[in-house]
Amino acid sequence: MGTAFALEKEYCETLYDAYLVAIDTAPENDWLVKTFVERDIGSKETCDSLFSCGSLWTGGTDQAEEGNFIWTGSNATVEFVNWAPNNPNNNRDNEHCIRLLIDGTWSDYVCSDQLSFICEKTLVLNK
Ligand SMILES: [Ca+2]
Ligand SMILES: [Ca+2]
Repeated sequence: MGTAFALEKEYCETLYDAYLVAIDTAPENDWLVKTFVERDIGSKETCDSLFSCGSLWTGGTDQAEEGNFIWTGSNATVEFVNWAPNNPNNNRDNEHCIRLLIDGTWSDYVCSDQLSFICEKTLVLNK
């Protein structure tokens, strides 16, 4: 689709045999914030405006059907959510990808925006 979200999705898939992260639980969300957001983007103490500070792409999107968010890695419906105030708002009818904000909340956002992103890989242990 030529969007940054789509390119980054492909990057996870082709380089790492992985997918853009799916966030399934509050502890996972917290872990991602501590592990990636605080390290790579900064902390909320250094940021005055939540929506204009750094953020990271997750694999969540409602590009296929407005308002119906799925995780692209699995096509599973997004069940656990941690939306920021007034989100998702599908601003200008053009926000279809979920980004993780600096405080750990989520916002739907313009998919063509270039953000850092998190690839996730399912580990299969052979017994
Ligand atoms: Ca949308
Ligand atoms: Ca939004």
